[in-house]
Amino acid sequence: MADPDPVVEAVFDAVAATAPTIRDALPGRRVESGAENPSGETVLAGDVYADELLLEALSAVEGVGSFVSEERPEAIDVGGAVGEDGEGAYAVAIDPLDGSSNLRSNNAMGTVVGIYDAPLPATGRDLVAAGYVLYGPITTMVVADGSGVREEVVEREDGSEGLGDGDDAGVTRSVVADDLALPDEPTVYGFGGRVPDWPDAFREYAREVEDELKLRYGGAMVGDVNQVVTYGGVFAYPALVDAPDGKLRLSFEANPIAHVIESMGGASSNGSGSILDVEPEGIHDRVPLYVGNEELVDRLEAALDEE
Ligand code: AHM
Ligand code: MG
Repeated sequence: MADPDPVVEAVFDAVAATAPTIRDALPGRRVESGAENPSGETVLAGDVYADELLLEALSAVEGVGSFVSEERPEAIDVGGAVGEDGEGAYAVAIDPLDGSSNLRSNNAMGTVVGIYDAPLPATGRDLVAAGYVLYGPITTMVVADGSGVREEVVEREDGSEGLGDGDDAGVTRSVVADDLALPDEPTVYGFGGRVPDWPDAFREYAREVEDELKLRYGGAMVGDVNQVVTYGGVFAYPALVDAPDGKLRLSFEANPIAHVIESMGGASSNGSGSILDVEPEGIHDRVPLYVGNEELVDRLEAALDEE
């Protein structure tokens, strides 16, 4: 197994360091900011806050060359050139507050991180690591860094008031589960979008899956994917009849989640092959996302193939 990459670990330290501060800031930031993001979605004050804090924290990490966010039109240059031989720096792609429409209803949300060894847009094969923070009843971080997938609990140290410098971030990361693999006997599923907007073949597949698994859908990809990570199953935000590329973004959402799930022995698909092989045209490209136990993803691909 590969040695931990110090830059990758510093990126996860920085993301973890922001988590308690983001969490504390949310109660006053459930309102619209007045802006739209590059995908044309309404941006909440919480999205803006998380994006700015993560930019600040990640800019300070040596070895991060660019910060690319779902909330910003372009990559921000924050250090050395990305993907250079030798001392190449990484491009870090962030969905600062995934599922932020759950802010109003006070349900789960998260932060998604993908660390690419190439300038964006790049394929998921260029990811060296990926993970996500889940703001549930507990703040956890799932990390796939090449040494296996682990779940950590992220907590503010007693008496700490927030982000500090470097090692003094005032935040602890405690590994609570190591070498995570998807459970062999899947039990849950969660599919986004409205049933009438689903193509017939996906509707057929969903009908089969409904008879076998329990529905777990909360409207935040990180929360719904974490159900699959914990219990096994399948998560999808499918292609829609009027939106063949679905809703989720390849660089910020689909690739990092596919990297995590494939690192756990599961499978990812855009409907015909691994998400990680999808060639992007732009950093805000959308893609249909299907992830979970291999058998369930294989069946999905076979079902879509019949259409
Ligand atoms: P966001 O990152 O802007 O919050 O959007 C992505 C979210 C995902 O977390 C979730 O899977 C999906 O949008 C839910 O969409 P919908 O509200 O259409 O079900
Ligand atoms: Mg998102």
